[in-house]
Amino acid sequence: MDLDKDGTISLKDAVGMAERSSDVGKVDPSQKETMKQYYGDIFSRLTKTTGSSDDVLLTEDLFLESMKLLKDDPAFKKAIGDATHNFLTTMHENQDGYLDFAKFRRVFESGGMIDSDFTKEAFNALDGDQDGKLSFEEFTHAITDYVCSDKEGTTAMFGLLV
Ligand SMILES: [Ca+2]
Ligand SMILES: [Ca+2]
Repeated sequence: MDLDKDGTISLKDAVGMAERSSDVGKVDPSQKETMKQYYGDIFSRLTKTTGSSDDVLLTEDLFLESMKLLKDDPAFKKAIGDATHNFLTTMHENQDGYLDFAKFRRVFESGGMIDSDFTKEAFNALDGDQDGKLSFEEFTHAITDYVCSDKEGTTAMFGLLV
């Protein structure tokens, strides 16, 4: 998530993630603004949880701590779910209701992830019924589960989103 690699996660990083996702999906400007709002909203929920303001810088530790504090918060889960849904919508050029591996990989590659074994593993992990397609529901549920769980690797999965 630390887009500018300065060691902290700022609102700028969060909004930058939204912009990058939007650019990959070639969405129109209004959708892009919506994405930025979603990501900004999630970010401020995280910072508020640790008692800080919107323009504070989150370290990775603080980020993790916030995630854990918020994992049972229905509003936070909804915010993640909404953002995920919006993110997926931008990726569905054909509006065909699912994400296949080719599209999935393109999203990752655009984020600089070119390790195809890892990408395939992540895809299989998300593909609950193993039919080779990620539905909205599978993706959203998987992401919400990962983000809101205490399991090791939680942030790794969250990082896959960007
Ligand atoms: Ca940063
Ligand atoms: Ca599936």
